[in-house]
Amino acid sequence: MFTNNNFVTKWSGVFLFLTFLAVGFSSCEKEDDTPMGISVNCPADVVSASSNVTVPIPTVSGASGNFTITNNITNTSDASGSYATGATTVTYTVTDDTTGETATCSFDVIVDNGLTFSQETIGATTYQKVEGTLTGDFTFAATENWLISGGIFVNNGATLNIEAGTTIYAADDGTTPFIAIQRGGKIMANGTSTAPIVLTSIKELDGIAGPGEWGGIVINGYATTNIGEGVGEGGTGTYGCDGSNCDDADNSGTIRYVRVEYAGKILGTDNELNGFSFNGVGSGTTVEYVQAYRGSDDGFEFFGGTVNVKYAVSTGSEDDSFDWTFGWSGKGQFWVANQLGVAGDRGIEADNNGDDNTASPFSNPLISNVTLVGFDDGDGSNTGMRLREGTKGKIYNAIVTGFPNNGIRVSNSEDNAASTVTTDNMNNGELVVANSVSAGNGTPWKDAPVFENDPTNTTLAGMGGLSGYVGTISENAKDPGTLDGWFSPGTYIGAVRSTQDWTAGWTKQ
Ligand SMILES: [Ca+2]
Ligand SMILES: [Ca+2]
Ligand SMILES: [Ca+2]
Ligand SMILES: [Ca+2]
Repeated sequence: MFTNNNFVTKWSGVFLFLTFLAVGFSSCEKEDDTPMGISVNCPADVVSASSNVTVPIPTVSGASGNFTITNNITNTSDASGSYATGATTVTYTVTDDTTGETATCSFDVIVDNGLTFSQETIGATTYQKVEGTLTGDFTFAATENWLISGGIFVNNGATLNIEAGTTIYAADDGTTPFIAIQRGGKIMANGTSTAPIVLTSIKELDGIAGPGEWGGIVINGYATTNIGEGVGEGGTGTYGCDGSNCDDADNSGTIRYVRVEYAGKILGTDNELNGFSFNGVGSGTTVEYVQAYRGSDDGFEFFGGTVNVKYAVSTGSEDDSFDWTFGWSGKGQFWVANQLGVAGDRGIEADNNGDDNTASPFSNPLISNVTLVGFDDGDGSNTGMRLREGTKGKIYNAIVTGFPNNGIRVSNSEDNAASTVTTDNMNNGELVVANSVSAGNGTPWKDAPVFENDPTNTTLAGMGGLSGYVGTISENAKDPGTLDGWFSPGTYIGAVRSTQDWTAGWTKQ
């Protein structure tokens, strides 16, 4: 049996006192000649919203001198530690070091984090099906088979952990599964290039998964938008400043090496869930190495906020690969859009605010190293970049190729023909596309004379030297390291160098 000597030393003095009391009582009981003996009293059941539980030490009486406490969980004197969701029975054993006599007591540690769990067998595999609202913390372990059903909300103060290498399947049960981090909640999804985190449809196992089967990842933060407080699409929560809480440096956690497949469930007009929805997300959040694969709506959509996104791949997104509105002003580097031909709209669709092109703060991101590869899906409308509805922003080192309609288009408001805000932004240098290439697009530059006439931009009939989206150009490139310290330096146009394919291994083609 393990003996914690420090514990024994620390507590033996106290229990000398208890022993003295016991001796006192024993004088009354001596008549029946029964030895007092060692006994242990456990605390009441411990209920915790967190899986990290501090468990009280039991009280001991009747020891003749020093004694040793152990438990069945940690095999030490203290059973505090990490507990699984649900009830775990803790049994403490106390041993009198002098007499060798033992006594035990038990109680439950109950971790109730708000989620509910059930088992479901599909084929030969048993899945843990998770539903509900997380109010404490929970970890999707890589060793388990997971199903999510309906919206999994992560409330203010709660933390959702996802281990590297974990796959989470969206159930095919009539619900709309999604994961929605609420303001003040956190997601800690730290995959690796060799053990990415994958969130996909359960139909993937049958090889029949397609776009629009679930709702992807939604993050709501406290950062500024130009609509004030907003409500996320699909009933996924409230975002932006709430009056007393407003934080452009807000931290909603970490998303690294995470692939979201077959998301984008369409719930109604303008009510569509993307692969990744960043709603008022703050710049304290880390997002890098992320792929949206074959969603029926946008791959990545930003509703205001300041979050920065590095190393992002949008593959086969049936609406826009990247889409921003409501005042997003983060940074972006190494962005790939790869339309797959079934359907697709814009590589980048950029708005300030469709109802008020002058709403403040403006959408005003700083972006470098983008490769947008289009496809003619037959509707003739696929466009590389459509910059409109008052957006500002600066985009450098972009390759835009293969879009049958327009390469880069600047347009004003669809609803307000009098608005010239977007064009004004271009003319006064607050909307910039520079050091970029429009190659093999229907109309290379549409209503964008400032960009078209910029000597750092290049217009080509076709894009040689590109293998899929891999390949860069050094002529007329700008080193983004000179823009801001957040950017990785390097003087080339495009997102993926052939000598350093950061998409290899963890993305799905
Ligand atoms: Ca969308
Ligand atoms: Ca869109
Ligand atoms: Ca949009
Ligand atoms: Ca299209």
